[in-house]
Amino acid sequence: MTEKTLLMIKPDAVQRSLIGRIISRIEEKGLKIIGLQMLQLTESQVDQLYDIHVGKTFYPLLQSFILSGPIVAIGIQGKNAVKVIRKLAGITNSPEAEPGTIRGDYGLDLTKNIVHASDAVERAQYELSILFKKGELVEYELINKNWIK
Ligand code: FUP
Repeated sequence: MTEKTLLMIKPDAVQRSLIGRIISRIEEKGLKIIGLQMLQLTESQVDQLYDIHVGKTFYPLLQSFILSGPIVAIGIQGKNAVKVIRKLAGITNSPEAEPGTIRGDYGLDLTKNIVHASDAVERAQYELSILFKKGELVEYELINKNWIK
């Protein structure tokens, strides 16, 4: 099943110059990048993105971290893209994430955990709509498409 998902490179990874390495992992896996932009999120965008966590004790820390600098939003499409990107990201708590995953290789902290990845197809659609305006996600075919399925 071809799916769309969101991977967001968080402010810690931008500051640590990890953007290129994270983007390479998506390309190397064979998934298609359909949207890419650097953004300084607003408070309201962060509240929408993390609506399920607003009000929790850790939320103020999470919110100020995400607002602390620019992020890179990446729209991704491909077979089982939601699950595949979650696996590439690794589990939420970086110190426990498996080596070989993005968080496992680059992260040491629960809050500053390098990336955010959508956890379901409907959720991805919602999150993509917060970070990309209509028309900013591109439709095209990759010439290698017959070699990656
Ligand atoms: P994930 O689905 O991997 O984004 O993880 P969660 O929805 O559980 O958490 C969202 C973000 O909140 C994580 F990136 C890390 C942060 N968080 C904290 O900072 N403290 C906590 O106690 C739990 C989560």
